[in-house]
Amino acid sequence: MKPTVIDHIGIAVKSIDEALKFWEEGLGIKCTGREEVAEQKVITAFLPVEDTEVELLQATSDESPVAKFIEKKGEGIHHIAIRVDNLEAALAEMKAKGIRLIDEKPRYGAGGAKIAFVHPKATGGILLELSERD
Ligand code: CMX
Repeated sequence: MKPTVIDHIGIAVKSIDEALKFWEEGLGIKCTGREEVAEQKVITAFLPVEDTEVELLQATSDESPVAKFIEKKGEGIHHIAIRVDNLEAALAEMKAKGIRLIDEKPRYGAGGAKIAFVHPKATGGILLELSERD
């Protein structure tokens, strides 16, 4: 397993349009695109900052993990994503170490990345996403 960079920081918001008033108009970081990820029941919006990105996450259903997160904790940082060079190998290595994974196999993530989540109970309270990009 080779973790390389912080790929993005995911922020749960009730409304991407509302949140962009701060991120774009207040802070001057331009959104480069939006994508609905049906499997995760979210719409994502990306705001690049040098080599990493802020990812705004808006739920598309009450069953979305993002809707449940906001209901429990309110809007805020939802996950941190670290890029690895080989996600399958990283998951196998972590599983062998007995680390509690949410996804044992890569899933589709926004922008065509391969992603998998590690449970917050295994990380000291942070939902961790591992991502691999071409
Ligand atoms: N960050 C930190 N802790 C979190 C958390 C988060 N985002 N979400 C849940 N937790 C904590 C809860 O507070 C709870 O802790 P306590 O037991 O101490 O109260 C614990 O994890 C279990 O939470 P839960 O509410 O009982 O379980 P959920 O049914 O809400 O599931 C989780 C939580 C993380 C397993 C689920 O949200 C999940 O599978 N997430 C991965 C997928 C995802 O989040 N997709 C959205 C983003 C997609 C994208 O980026 O494209």
